[in-house]
Amino acid sequence: NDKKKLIAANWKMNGDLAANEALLHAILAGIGDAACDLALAVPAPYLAQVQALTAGTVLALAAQDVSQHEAGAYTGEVSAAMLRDFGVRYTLVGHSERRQYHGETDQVVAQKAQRALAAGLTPIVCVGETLQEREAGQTEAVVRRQLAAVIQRNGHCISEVALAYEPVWAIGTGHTASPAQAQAVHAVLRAQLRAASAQAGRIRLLYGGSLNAANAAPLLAQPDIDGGLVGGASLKAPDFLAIIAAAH
Ligand code: G2H
Repeated sequence: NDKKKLIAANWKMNGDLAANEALLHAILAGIGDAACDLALAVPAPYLAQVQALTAGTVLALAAQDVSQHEAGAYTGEVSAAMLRDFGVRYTLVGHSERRQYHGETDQVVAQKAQRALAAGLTPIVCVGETLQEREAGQTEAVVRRQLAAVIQRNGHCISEVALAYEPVWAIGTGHTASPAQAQAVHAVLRAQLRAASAQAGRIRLLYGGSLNAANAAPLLAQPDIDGGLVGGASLKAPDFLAIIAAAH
């Protein structure tokens, strides 16, 4: 497919000032003319640091989460407007670790996507089934339900989102979906988006889950895979650079 791909790093809860600086220097030194769009989802306290170190580069800033509320008495939350203040362009929404460990429901995820869109951020909405759900033959039903909530609330601007399919059984486990398995789910998501929007063809569908230097190329070559969301491998510059090189 001829869409410009998006490779997004998800640092999760890793890093410190010194390690972040070293990683960014190594990435920027090796990146050359990347053929894809690039984003780094960093922990909120480091947004300012990463903003300063990536200003004027090809690396766009992303957050890992955003509040479903606009502002007010929500201790510990970070609003979409605050992210905007730090030059953030994208935010992950509904990562499976948020759904699993922080009880985020499909409705909350849909609200978060709405807040992000209203603030001019591109939400990268994450969907994916657990191993139990896959083995029960529910993969398609689960991802369709997760996406349906987002479409229902954001139908009018659904073409402004990005989506990440991350099978929960592949996250941080070293088990990657095969290119055919990933493409099959991406095709389901694309069809659901097409039914909701005439612009569905331009929505970028990323694959995530143990994406690495060795497996990226065949996954990124699938017709409905428009990029990747990279966790563990994004913390090592050579690995992240190899994934970027595979995205053209
Ligand atoms: C899935 C992915 C990035 P990893 O969570 O979001 O992480 O590549 O470590 O499986």
